[in-house]
Amino acid sequence: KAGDTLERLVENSFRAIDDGAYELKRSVSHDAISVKKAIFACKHAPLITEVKFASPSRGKIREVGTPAEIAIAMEEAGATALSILTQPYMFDGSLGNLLAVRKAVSIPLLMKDIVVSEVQIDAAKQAGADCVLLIKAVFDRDLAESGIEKLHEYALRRELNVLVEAHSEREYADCLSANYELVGINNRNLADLKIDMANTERLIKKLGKGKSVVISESGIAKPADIQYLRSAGADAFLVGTSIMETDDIGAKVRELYN
Ligand code: IGP
Repeated sequence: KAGDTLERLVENSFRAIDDGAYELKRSVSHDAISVKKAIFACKHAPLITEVKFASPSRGKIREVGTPAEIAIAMEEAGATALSILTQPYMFDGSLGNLLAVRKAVSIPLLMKDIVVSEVQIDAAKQAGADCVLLIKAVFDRDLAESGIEKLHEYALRRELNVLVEAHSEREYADCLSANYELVGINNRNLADLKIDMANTERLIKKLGKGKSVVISESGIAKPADIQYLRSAGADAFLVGTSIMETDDIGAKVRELYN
């Protein structure tokens, strides 16, 4: 059968593991910061801004600036946390980028990757991440090395926060039942990469938020998007492309939460 994008992403993760992309020669010691606390302490719309130089839907997004320079501009402009792409294939990311950003800023960092193995969680910790992403669909489709609960516990034991990402109603309902602290609603379907901004509103309206902090992800490009998602009940907003494609990163971050 023809593999969809999610399957390709997972294949690339296993390939990156085989290629040694998660074997770090350097490491930092860092006490993880609570992403939930950072979101609650934020005085404006909490933005998790993403350092992402390329993506499967867009190809190359940005050529200018080092990861550290971009991260500093985001932090200075008031980002609540940063998401750093570490997947080398399709996203042009690296663990080196995460490590460089860790040394440059003090806000929480999410290692943004398609996590399928404990090896990647160990690398996140070594590179100074505060949080890792687990994509519910990867586990529901049985594409990872182990089940979601095993990797979730593995990360928590290493004092990492975990953001569990849902797209469908079923995935989101399961996340709420599991009482995950941080739940992402992806507005992009990772099977075909299509954006539907109403996904966040639909799922929250139907199922509420339980005890979870809910982060709306993907496709956010203008202040009106943030206002819409905020009134739909989202607690924080994950924004990548619309910031990374703009010349003045700091100005774009400020424009979004104002
Ligand atoms: C950011 P955008 O449309 O602002 O660039 O989206 C983020 O939500 C997106 O990069 C993302 C992602 C993912 C990337 C959401 N879930 C899972 C890789 C893997």
